Amino acid sequence: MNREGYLRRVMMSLLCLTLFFTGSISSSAVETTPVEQNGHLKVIGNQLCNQANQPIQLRGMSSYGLQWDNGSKYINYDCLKYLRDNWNINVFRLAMYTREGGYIDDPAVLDTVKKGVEIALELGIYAIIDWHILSDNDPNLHKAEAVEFFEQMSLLYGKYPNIIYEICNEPHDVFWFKDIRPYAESVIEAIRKHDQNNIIIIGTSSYSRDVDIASDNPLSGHNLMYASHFYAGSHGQSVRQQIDYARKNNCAVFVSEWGTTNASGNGEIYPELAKIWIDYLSENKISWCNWSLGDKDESSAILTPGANPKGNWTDAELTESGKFIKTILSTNQ
Ligand code: IDC
Repeated sequence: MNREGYLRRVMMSLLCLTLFFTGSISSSAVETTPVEQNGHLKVIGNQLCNQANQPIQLRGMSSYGLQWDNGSKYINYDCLKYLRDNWNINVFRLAMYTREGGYIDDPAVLDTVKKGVEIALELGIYAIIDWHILSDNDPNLHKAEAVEFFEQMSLLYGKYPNIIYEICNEPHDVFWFKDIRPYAESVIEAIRKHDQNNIIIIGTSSYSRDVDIASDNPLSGHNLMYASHFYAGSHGQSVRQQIDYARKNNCAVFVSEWGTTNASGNGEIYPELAKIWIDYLSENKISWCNWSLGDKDESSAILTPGANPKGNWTDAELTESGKFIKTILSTNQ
């Protein structure tokens, strides 16, 4: 090959390389998952941050009760991918009830939790493993099982940045200092044996509303957050004030469950009141999950009975709440 031919070949190769790299960079930017972008999360002061210490707000859905078909049938790759790609969710909560047919009554529900976690790993979204106490008001009722469960989960999944632990959904008729705090200390210790880093969300008294009370006697340790739950028709300004109080005390708050209805999860929906909450949470970069991804015939569910388990829903398959949440999430409001 003469010198000119050689130079031409070198130039062509350089051009191809440039095209290849710019092409692959721009396509990988589109394809970068939330976890690839943000990595291991951490709490700095009262704020959830990503691996680069930048404040981050996670937004997504909570499953419905996974022991019920209305919830479990939506735990599949297609459905969660649809929610990630079309509704922009970056977090998904796996609500594993303990009673009411849940883990304590039938440990087989764990298979659905594991399936959900593994899908979240594939999709690069954050997954909350929720020990969903409810009728069992006091987390100490099944403390031994919780310690064992979270030790097992942290051993299995603690190495992945996707994982968030929520150790007691909604304690009630118990006290923070006397009941919940000691429970949390034991469960946190069990998790930290295998997972030094991932976020742990701790439920608070009065169905996870009293983050203010918790913040007066917070737990020691890093990457801990306190759960505040609200239902727009039942809880408003005074609950936001409790959150403000906790944050002034340097405690980080995660709204791991909220609904557009009143606290019953059924009846009317309250979009205007919900929007006040959503704006407040965005302004303060407080993360949230909406209740619920399910098709039970109740107004807090986002889906109408029989909606496609694989996602790709028409408007007829979405409830009023579902249409509202879709708009909020997919248009980044
Ligand atoms: C509700 C479900 C409902 C079910 C009930 C009892 O929507 O179908 O019958 O639980 O299992 C919560 C709880 C959450 C509730 C929800 C609505 O965390 O489990 O789900 N809610 O009542 N806290 C406040 C409201």
